[in-house]
Formats: sequence, C-alpha cells, structure tokens
Amino acid sequence: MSHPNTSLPRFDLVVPVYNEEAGLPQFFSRLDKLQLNCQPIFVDNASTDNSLALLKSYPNAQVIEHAQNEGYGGSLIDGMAAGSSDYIVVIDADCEYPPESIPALVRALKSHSVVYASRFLDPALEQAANMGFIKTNGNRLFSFAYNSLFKQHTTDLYTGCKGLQRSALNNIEFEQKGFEHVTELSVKLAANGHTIFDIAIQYEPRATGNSKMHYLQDGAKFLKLLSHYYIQQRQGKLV
Ligand SMILES: Nc1nc2c(ncn2[C@@H]2O[C@H](COP(=O)(O)OP(=O)(O)OP(=O)(O)O)[C@@H](O)[C@H]2O)c(=O)[nH]1
Ligand SMILES: [Mg+2]
Repeated sequence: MSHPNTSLPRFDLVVPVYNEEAGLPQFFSRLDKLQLNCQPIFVDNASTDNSLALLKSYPNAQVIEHAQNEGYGGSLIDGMAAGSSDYIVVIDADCEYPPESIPALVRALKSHSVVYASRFLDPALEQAANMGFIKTNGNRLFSFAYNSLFKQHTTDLYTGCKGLQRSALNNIEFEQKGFEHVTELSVKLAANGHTIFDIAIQYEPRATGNSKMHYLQDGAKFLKLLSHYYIQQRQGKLV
C-alpha cells in the first residue's frame, strides 16, 4: 500500500478467516486496488488449509492466530480488540461482500456510530444477488424480530460487513463466541443507545470454498438468544 487513500479516515479492517485459501488471493488483490488507509487485522481461526501462510504473506497486516477454533464471534472479538483506530470495519474474507464497498462504509461512519452493509436495502441489488428463499427470508425474519424488540430499523441483521465507531464498544462485554455474536453485538449496541444505519451493498454469493453455516440450527439458536436478551432488557440487566 504505497499511496494509501488518505481522503478517508484511518480505520482497522477486521477480517475473520477460516479455511479461505481459495478466495484469499482475490480478496488481497481487490483490497490492494483500493489503496485504503487502514490497518488490516486478519484473524485466522485455526484454519486447516493454507490460509494462515497466505495471511502472513500479506504486507503490513496484523495476523492473529487462534490455536483452536474459537468461533466466528471469537474471531471478531479478538480482531476488534487488537486494533486502536477510532473506526472499525468488519468484512468476511470470501469476497461475498465486495471490498469495494468499504470506502462507502467508512464515509458513513463519520456521521453514524454503527453502519451495517445491507444486502436487502436496495431491491434491485437484492434481486441481482439471488440469495435463495431460505437465506433471504431467514434474514428478513431475524431482522424483523430484532427490530421489533429493540426498536431498530436495520434491513440486514446478519450481514457480515459492518462498521463501528470504536467508542460504540465501550460498555460492551461479549459472551457469545459463535455466529450468535452477531445477535449479541446488535442487541448490546441498541441497549447502549446506538441506532444501526444501513447502506446498500451488492452481495456476491461465494464462488469458491464451502459455507459452514447451518441455517436451521443457527436460526433456532438466534431466536432463543434474542428472547433471552429481550427478557434481560425487561429486567434491566442488559447494560
Ligand atoms: N463458518 C465459520 N466461519 C468462520 C469461522 N471463523 C472465521 N470465519 C470466517 O467468517 C466469515 C463468514 O463465514 P462464512 O462461512 O462465509 O458464512 P456465510 O457467509 O454466512 O456463509 P456463505 O454464504 O456460504 O459464505 C468467513 O470469512 C469465514 O472465513 C468459523 O469458525 N466458522
Ligand atoms: Mg460467506
């Protein structure tokens, strides 16, 4: 990154990685082209393929190595804690969320403490992404349930691409290490008075590697956890 794009404020780019050797070269080259003014923080979650070696070959990146798999949430928690910039951007390593959207996310962070890159905000982009019935309606259901209980308006609770002003994390202690982290983070941000601001993103379903999500199982866990946090909030125990 010889001539970083200095029109944007500096930020930490947190990327959770688990067995993404097939997609990482493309991720790196797309990131390079953007010339971002950022600190990449890669969290290798005990990949069993060549991901870790690839991450270590990327110049000027911070690489966190998990000796054992600590979950998607565990990876984000460690990645976010390792940085020090005022702004944090989280993005998956598989290019499903185009790295080219990062500048818009950072710009939005100047005036919003929490920004989610939504796959469902722009109907034309949603249609082009062709995500399939379960993923689309599962996400709608989760977002609706969360919005109703926590007075928010996000269109994509389960996006893997989001931005945070670091100060939004000040009062938050995390306990969830798996994909449940997404729920916990969103609930606790709301409980701390933050409002999620959505920007539209063109989602590109993965062309390489395998998904490790189990939608029905993870969906049931989500609804249980959301109820748990709602009850905690009603009892005044959430913050
Ligand atoms: N599934 C999974 N992903 C992890 C883990 N740790 C880090 N990740 C990374 O978290 C990001 C999201 O995981 P994905 O498996 O792509 O989840 P997804 O995007 O919902 O599923 P796909 O649409 O099939 O890609 C990717 O960058 C993974 O490499 C983990 O323990 N499990
Ligand atoms: Mg993915």
